[in-house]
Amino acid sequence: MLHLNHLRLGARRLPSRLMSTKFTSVEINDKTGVAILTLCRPPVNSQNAQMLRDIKSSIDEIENNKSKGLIITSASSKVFSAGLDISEMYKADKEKLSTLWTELQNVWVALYGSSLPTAAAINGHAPAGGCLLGVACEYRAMLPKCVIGLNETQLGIIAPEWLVFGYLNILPPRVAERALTQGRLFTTEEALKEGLIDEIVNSKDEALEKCQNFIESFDKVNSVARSLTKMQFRAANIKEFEKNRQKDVDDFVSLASRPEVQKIMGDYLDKNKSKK
Ligand code: CO8
Repeated sequence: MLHLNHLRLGARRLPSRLMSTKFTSVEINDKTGVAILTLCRPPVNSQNAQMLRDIKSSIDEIENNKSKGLIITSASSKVFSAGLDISEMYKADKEKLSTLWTELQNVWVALYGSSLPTAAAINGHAPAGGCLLGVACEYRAMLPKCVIGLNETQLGIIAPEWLVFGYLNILPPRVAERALTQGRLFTTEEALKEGLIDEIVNSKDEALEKCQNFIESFDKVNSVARSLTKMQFRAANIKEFEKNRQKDVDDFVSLASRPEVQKIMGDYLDKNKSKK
């Protein structure tokens, strides 16, 4: 979120260093001032409550370090993030579901409302909560032959309004409505055509380079003016989200607890077990 202490100009940046949590690492390049937040929860960066807490604290760390920008990427060579951890939602009690959703909300609002330029180097598949991380950023570069999108309706849950508005920052309403109601996953090539991503790249290095170029495109722009302008596009959505935080948690808990949704999750986990 844009706080007054982020607006102080000329604050000194700490020396380059690596920080890590259990499921993330953060590398701040001393020369460029750009921070790379890497998701590292093998095999698919599925988001359990601890991982979401780690992502949030890494974002906070990057904001507090006065980095020039934030790039989010994955340590996996195939998957950016598979979204919420289905095994964490399956047969979970209401308290566990509520915690998971609250942590997801915290990540979203920290990334979507970041005062920094944010970019996603999407070096693998990005369904559901993986797509959410990309959508919260301002720029997306993605590897070919992957999928990205909000497929929640296929699981019997729905993308919340705050995320729908995030989609609408990027996609034309007609495309967003159809994709959300279908639970559509776009291929990389389709995502570029519709504007869901900005660029197709051939390697993770190229994705990082494009993200860095995006962040450096603001070098000559006053950072306070930039952040305030970004918030003109995002503040209303964040305000509405904050007003409805608890209802949003309750809605998710109630949807995710429905027997038919639990069955979809159980079937998914069983299908993978039976492949072995
Ligand atoms: N949660 C838990 N485990 C998972 C998940 C997941 N989301 N995704 C994959 N896994 C597990 C698999 O079960 C498998 O486990 P095991 O090794 O024990 O068999 C392992 O990870 C590897 O998976 P795959 O073999 O499928 O790996 P691939 O590289 O072939 O495919 C994919 C990667 C494309 C990411 C694929 O795994 C996939 O499609 N996963 C499911 C993605 C999905 O539907 N996620 C939805 C989660 S719900 C959510 O995020 C809601 C987000 C918030 C939005 C608002 C809505 C309410």
